[in-house]
Amino acid sequence: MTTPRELQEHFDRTIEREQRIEPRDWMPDGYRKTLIRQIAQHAHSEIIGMQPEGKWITRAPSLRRKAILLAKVQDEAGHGLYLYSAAETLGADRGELTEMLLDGRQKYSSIFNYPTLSYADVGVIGWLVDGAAICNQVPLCRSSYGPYARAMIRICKEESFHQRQGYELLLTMMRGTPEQREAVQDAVNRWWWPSLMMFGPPDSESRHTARSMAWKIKRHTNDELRQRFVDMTVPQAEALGVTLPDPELRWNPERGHYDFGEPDWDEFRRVIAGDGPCNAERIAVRRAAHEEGAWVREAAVSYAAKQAERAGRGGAGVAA
Ligand code: BYC
Repeated sequence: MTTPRELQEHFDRTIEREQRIEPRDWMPDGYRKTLIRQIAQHAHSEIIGMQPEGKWITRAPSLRRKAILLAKVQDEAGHGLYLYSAAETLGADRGELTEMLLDGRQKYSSIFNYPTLSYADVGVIGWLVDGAAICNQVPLCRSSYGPYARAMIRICKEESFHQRQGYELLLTMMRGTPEQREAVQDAVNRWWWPSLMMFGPPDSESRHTARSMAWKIKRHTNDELRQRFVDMTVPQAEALGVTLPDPELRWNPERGHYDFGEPDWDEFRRVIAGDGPCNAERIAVRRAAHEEGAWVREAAVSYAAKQAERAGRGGAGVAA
């Protein structure tokens, strides 16, 4: 008989040796809860994140742009599904997670509470939002929980395509008319600060980071990843010919990093508390989709019951 202490020691050793925790392994309650919170929030972000770009599918300027955008939004649905499946391996129920999203008990990324005002926003979401997502998610491929880490590998490959398509769209617009260049700059001005907020609150206010780093769920702090994103993005902005809207942004040779200004953390707190420009709309659309999809879930359950009944009778039979 294994004692609770031995179970804990085995868990600690697995983490220490950089091995993976798998669904059937014993894990502390806090570890399980933290993972469910983070993975569910991540899954919700992918699904809600389909909305801001999805609304541009019918207005894409060419068949090629429409095909690219459709593929990207479909990928996001896929990411949401892998992540809900990863949460289910921890004992979470997907229906309950959706309820928790709809009634505000679980969050989704702050970034998706901002509106997409022009087609340039589609490019800027690809470049900055997916760029930030990659910075944050590549280290999660080494997360200590096996199903989450493995889901992240595929997700990151697809995010790289998303980021490239955004950058390529912006390069095309920057080679276009003065109005197109203005639209790109306007979109960059609106999305820059919210993109920095995607990494979460400053380390000094991040209640989960220390614990999640000790468990190797997170591999870097919020501020470390934010800095990495800024360092990666500034040269890309220069190559593109856009200005990032931060007068404090400059290279610091002593630190070997770019210095940058402080995001408006009051705005961040308001947005994650439900009071951003699009929170109500995002949840209303998600709720309507959930209600309209009820018949699909009911049909799937009754089909599964029929299959089980038929298997129980031991024959393939002809469907009624
Ligand atoms: N937005 O202690 P902290 C995508 C919450 S989708 C909202 O630092 P943690 C894409 C946090 O939950 C990519 N809430 O937390 C899709 C906590 O609240 P509670 C989404 C935020 O977990 C479609 C509190 O603030 N990516 O790429 O250690 C189209 C304190 O924070 C945010 C992920 O989900 C935020 N930005 O660190 C295009 C990545 N930040 O629950 C693109 C996975 C913090 O205690 N998640 N909060 O009430 C993570 O890496 C971490 O959860 C975070 C936060 C870095 C985000």
